[in-house]
Amino acid sequence: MYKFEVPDMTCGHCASTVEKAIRMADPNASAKVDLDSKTVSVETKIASEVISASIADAGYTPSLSK
Ligand SMILES: [Cu+2]
Repeated sequence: MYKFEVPDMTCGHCASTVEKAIRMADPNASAKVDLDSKTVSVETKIASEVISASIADAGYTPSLSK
């Protein structure tokens, strides 16, 4: 599981855009956004870079948190 910090994700609309971007990269991914901490947890089998790039394409600034 990956956890990304997405500081520019501020509302429910952002959350659903980010979730959609993640599912575009991996239709089988499950994503859980936490708006309070501005993070998204992603359960996926594909590389974090691919997920990250897709979130970035949607207009957000993800960083992988360790
Ligand atoms: Cu928003």
